[in-house]
Amino acid sequence: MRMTRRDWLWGATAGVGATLLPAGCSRRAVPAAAEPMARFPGKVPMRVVNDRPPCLETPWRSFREDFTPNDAFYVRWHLQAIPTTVDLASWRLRIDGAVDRPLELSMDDLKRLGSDEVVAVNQCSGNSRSLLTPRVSGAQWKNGAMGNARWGGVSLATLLRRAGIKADAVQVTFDGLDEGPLSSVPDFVKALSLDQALQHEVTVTYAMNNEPLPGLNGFPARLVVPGWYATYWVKALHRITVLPKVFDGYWMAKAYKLPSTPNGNEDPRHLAPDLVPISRLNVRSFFTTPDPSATTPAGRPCPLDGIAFDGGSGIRVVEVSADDGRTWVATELGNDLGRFSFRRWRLAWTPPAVGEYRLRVRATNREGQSQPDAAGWNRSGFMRNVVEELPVRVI
Ligand SMILES: Nc1nc2c(c(=O)[nH]1)N[C@H]1C(S)=C(S)[C@@H](COP(=O)(O)O)O[C@H]1N2
Ligand SMILES: [Mo]
Repeated sequence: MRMTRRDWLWGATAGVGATLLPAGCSRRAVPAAAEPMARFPGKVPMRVVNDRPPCLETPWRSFREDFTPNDAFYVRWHLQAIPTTVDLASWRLRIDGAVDRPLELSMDDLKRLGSDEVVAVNQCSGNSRSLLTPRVSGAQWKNGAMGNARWGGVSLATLLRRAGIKADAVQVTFDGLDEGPLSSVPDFVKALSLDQALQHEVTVTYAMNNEPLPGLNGFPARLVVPGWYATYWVKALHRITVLPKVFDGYWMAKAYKLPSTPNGNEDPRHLAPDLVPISRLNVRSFFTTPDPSATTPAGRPCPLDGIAFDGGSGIRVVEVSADDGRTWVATELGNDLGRFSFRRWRLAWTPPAVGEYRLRVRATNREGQSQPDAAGWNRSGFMRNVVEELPVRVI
């Protein structure tokens, strides 16, 4: 990887949306408000949600592709000291704790142990947080804190079994190379139950869309937990520890917790007393074509296109309504790239008459779970999955 401290500081160029938006966006009927954009190493210009450490949002046009390009894939880090250069010759992945044979694996060792692949959506728990009312603190994402990729690596179960899991093992923790600015800032360490850690799709990855992981997305290796929120997808992974007890570090015991109600909802005036760690993605769907407020002629087909996903049961149906939810039409689903992947949908919608429309899109997964008509809320702004709307002007 060629990202050095200097690249990080000098490579990022700031600007505003108006000057950096690509030509394709001129089809927007309503120009985007000027937004802070920057180009970080290995990335296209992206909306800057935070700059130190970088939190960058995927440009919406990238969701017209099934696989989100690595150079447009969103970025989220919590701690200030992120690894800006990693020397592969000295990097090792340690597997220790309640195991019979602690391991120290080089990248070559890891690659020799397997080449498992999984297509999965990486979505931040706080994706869409900026749209909540009342507003909550935290990174103010719009809908672009997500992406779909083909992840390549070695199943975590293969690695743990090679190390030999002791009979008293309960949880497995994952630590990356990033650190806080002061020793008082808790290190970013996440934990999975042994059961979840041994699900065969949970993978220690070294490839993303058939390329090495971008530095900002966790080079040289990251954990991928398909179907679970990305907080567990620890980047720049260097240590896996099997524990004979439940891990009580800050990022499990205090952060990334939400009410145990469906979708983690609570009432802003009566906060829920009991919180649990966030886990599986709920079902969502989005429009990717046309752009918001696009114009289209009445009586002629207008191609609608979008994506849907859930926590791993797979998408059963995606429906669109052009009459405020009174009637719904099933869309045509695209190729099935796996139950953890984006599922593309499309519909040729023929607007009956001139006017302003607010189209709605709603997905249902194979367990029958769907999306609410009204947005839920919780104090952390996690798991938003309200039915999305798209304004369209029919002329
Ligand atoms: N080492 C490390 N891994 C991490 C984090 C982090 O701060 N440090 N953040 C997590 C969170 S909350 C998210 S949303 C995802 C973001 O993944 P991405 O930057 O590849 O999009 O990384 C996860 N893995
Ligand atoms: Mo996140």
